[in-house]
Amino acid sequence: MLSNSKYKELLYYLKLPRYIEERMLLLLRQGKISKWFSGIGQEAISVGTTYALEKDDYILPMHRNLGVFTTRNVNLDRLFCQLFGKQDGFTNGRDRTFHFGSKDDRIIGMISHLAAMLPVANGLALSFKMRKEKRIAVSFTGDGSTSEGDFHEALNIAAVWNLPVIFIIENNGYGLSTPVSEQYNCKNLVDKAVGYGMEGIQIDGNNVLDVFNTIKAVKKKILNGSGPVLIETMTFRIRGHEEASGIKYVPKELIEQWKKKDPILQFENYLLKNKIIKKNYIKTLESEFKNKIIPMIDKTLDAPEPSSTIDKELNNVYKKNTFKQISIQNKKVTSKRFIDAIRDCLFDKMDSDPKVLIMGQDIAEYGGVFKITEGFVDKFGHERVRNTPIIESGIIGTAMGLSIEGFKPIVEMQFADFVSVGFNQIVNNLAKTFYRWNQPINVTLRLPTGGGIGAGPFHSQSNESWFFHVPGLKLVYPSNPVDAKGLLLSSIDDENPVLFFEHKALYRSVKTDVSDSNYHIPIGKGKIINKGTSMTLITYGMGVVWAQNFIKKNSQYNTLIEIIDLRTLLPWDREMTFESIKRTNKVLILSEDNITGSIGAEISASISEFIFEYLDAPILRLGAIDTPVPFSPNIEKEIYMPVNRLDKAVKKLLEY
Ligand SMILES: Cc1ncc(C[n+]2csc(CCOP(=O)(O)OP(=O)(O)O)c2C)c(N)n1
Repeated sequence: MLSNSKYKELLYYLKLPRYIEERMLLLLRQGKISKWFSGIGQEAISVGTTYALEKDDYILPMHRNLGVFTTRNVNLDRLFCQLFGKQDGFTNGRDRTFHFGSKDDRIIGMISHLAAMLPVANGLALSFKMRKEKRIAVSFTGDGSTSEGDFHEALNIAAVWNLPVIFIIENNGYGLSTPVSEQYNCKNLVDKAVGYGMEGIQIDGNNVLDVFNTIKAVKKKILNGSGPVLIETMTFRIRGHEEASGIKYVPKELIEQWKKKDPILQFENYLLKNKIIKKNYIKTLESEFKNKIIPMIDKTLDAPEPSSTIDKELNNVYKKNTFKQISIQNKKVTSKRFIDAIRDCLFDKMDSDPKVLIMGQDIAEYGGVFKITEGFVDKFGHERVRNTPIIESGIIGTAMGLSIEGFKPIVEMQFADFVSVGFNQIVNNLAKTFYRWNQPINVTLRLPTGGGIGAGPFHSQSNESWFFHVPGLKLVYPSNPVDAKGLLLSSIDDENPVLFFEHKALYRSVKTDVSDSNYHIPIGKGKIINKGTSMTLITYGMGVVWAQNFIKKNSQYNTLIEIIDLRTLLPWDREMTFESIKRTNKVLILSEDNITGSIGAEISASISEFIFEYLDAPILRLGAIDTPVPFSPNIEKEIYMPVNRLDKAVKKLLEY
């Protein structure tokens, strides 16, 4: 039961977003704003939920949840600036409307991609659970978005890990225009809960007290360890998907029927009937809004538009790192394989930094398919060495949530190939969050990559170039144990998302002396691993081994070929590369990856754009042929891989 003053306060919060929205709709008609996604008629869900939570519970709202922001008392000046795309909004004009987060307000806003934030809620919830904090995360979704993979992945993870999270479905009858009858085939969306082994509750989403009381009770249960809960709130979208799209496809009688169930009307009647308020209280509230909100909105319309410079924008893509670099100490070295170097780095880091945890498929008792984390679970326990369900996207999203709460999660892809199933989380969530609202995402993805092991088209791919095009990501690709150890530590400590490629065929085939203690090797710095006078061979990963073997076998080239191991692909070491080419005047770019659209293509374009006058020959590129990776070891080795064509390419270039 709420006190009378709380009832009155709740009415204030319920009416506030309606008032703001009505003003927005007017401005839309006047052409002063371009788009609006209306939550009119659905306010009870946002407001009742937020009012029931504590300030330090996280909320992950969607596009119809203005009431979350207003009930959390987000700074309205800043919120209006954000909604109008002004300079002083939460994203400084870098993203639109509700696409922002504010850690101070414990709100992590949406991206356009539906359902993408549901796994992020899991990560936040997991952080509370690991730190034994009495907090929960609440994530919103529409009925349409429940068809997205991330919805199912998020629910499954939350249930398997017993996370303190509530998933709220706002079932408003329609997706963009698609009615629920064409969206799902179960009777109620809440029926899906049982399939994941969690409790499901269906409530009237237009009754703010039902929403409030349910959330309060469910939160209490969750804090007592009940696990996640799915709540389906039944409501209706009174207006169009967005204002321009109209509502012709919605039967009129449905709208009329639901208008009668308007949440504000219902709550006002309840309060009047129970003599908690008098009619003039409603009028007082409305004139308070009028006096307060309209001047604020009008003022914001004239607020400064975003302005920037190319440098400023580019400098806002990555968080500048502040961690202290540990330099390499070679006092005590041990001969180590590539795989041992990675394992040692992970083990030491886990031991020294409680913020680090590893998540992946079969990584606990089984030690991962490559046995890198064998024994880790005995030392660090299941909390920090987490076997995951076979879920890539959901786990990457979970890692993002953990990182927002200060953890440094590492996600092991079982094979780099399977990262395709987590693509959206990487390129849209991990990569863009810092640029959009300045929240660093310190997630490291480890990707066992590459071919040469007869594993066929789905366990052999070189997929680094899929991500090379994405601002906000860093791509690291070592070729030897020393670099692997130092670059992995840098990747884990880097406050930006890093994709760390580990060539599977290098794991057990190369061995060198490696310092016993952990050290950083800076990301973004390549290395000249052979000095030469007559051509620069730019390569990375397995290509480095091919190049080294080539000059070993053909010693006449030893002094002619300068070999650059890029080590980091994004950002690649342009300065070192250009300096070398200015000395040698010829370039061969070698990769295991197939040629078209590869990283070599970008490097080649940059060379011809910026230092063309230093070239004495056309830039040559050598890579795999443009086919999927073939299964037959013969075809893979003899036809697909470029290594057998290296000799010819070198001769052609030197003789040019
Ligand atoms: C992954 C993805 N696919 C398609 C869209 C385009 N889209 C935006 S909103 C929307 C409908 C969403 O319906 P629902 O989840 O029920 O939420 P509602 O808008 O009804 O609140 C669609 C299809 C999108 N934003 N993201």
